[in-house]
Amino acid sequence: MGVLTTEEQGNRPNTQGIIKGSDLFGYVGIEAAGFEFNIMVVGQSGLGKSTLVNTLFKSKVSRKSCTPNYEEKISKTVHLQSVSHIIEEKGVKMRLTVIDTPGFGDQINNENCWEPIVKYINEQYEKYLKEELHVNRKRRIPDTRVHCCVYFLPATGHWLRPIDVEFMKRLGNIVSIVPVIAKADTLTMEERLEFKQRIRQGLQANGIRVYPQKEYDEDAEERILNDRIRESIPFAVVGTDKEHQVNGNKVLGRKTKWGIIEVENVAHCEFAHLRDLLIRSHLQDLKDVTHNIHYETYRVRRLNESNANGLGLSALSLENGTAEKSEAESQL
Ligand SMILES: Nc1nc2c(ncn2[C@@H]2O[C@H](COP(=O)(O)OP(=O)(O)OP(=O)(O)O)[C@@H](O)[C@H]2O)c(=O)[nH]1
Ligand SMILES: [Mg+2]
Repeated sequence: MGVLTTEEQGNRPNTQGIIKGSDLFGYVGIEAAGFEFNIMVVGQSGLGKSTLVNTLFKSKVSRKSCTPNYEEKISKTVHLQSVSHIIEEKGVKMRLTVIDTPGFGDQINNENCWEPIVKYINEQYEKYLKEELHVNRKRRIPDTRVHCCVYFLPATGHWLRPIDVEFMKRLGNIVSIVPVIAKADTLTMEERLEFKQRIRQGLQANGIRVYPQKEYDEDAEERILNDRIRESIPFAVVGTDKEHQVNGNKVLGRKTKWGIIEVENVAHCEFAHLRDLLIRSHLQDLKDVTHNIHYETYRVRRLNESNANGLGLSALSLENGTAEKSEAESQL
């Protein structure tokens, strides 16, 4: 799988035809406001990751930038690529970036298929660390760190697959992960409930850390709220970028022979719960956990490494990024 550097991504035309927020508003304004939120979608090929990215941007988030009317068919994702929008929530503008990744599972040998993802996540921490150590530190450091990784599980109705266990184990140590059941419209309601329960058991049995983690609940109130989320994880989601008329209203949905599955209708699927968790109720907490837990763990390890090598902080800031590979390896 090819991974583009952030610079390359910035120059790369956006294949999904969505106008980049930065094109419309300029990066500086948002940087100053300090609201940057980065979500990554990860999972096996063909599970609807790119479709869900579009669903997220087309759903009821108030956008400042606009999506051109395009009916371009979503094709297989072959590079890691990001799509950004400036969105506004409760009067606060933020730059929401979703990093779409190529699906894995196409190769005969899927060994180490998590490596490009782990590498990308660590590279963003490294970049942030270098900026922090700069003598002339920027007033606000551009934040490209992944605040949340949405992990797509196939709706098999069985158990967690070994490949997903291995992948999530590695991710859970470095980033907040929110698992979802992809294409949930292919399961009946009973199958969904049973599958969700089995996945929760599988996550626990394998010691996979998913967001929100119990140990970071700050008070009783938060615990009650987060317990409810923990009980309904993984969210069973359905994605689409098509709109249909339902009772005179335009809704995002998948049209089937038997009717329309309304993506934002909580009676049909849990996409709305996922969206609300990510960009409404838990956005700030995801940012805080990223900075205080995941980034901090990375930072401490890097500084210990450079001290152990007899290098000072300044030497670390001058290193030319050769550490990423060893970082990716040290997660294994
Ligand atoms: N039934 C169903 N089909 C879906 C859903 N979401 C996407 N699809 C279809 O699944 C196919 C693959 O969707 P993509 O969004 O390209 O999947 P992807 O995970 O990005 O695939 P890669 O880029 O190869 O990793 C398309 O034909 C979509 O229309 C869903 O929620 N339910
Ligand atoms: Mg894709």
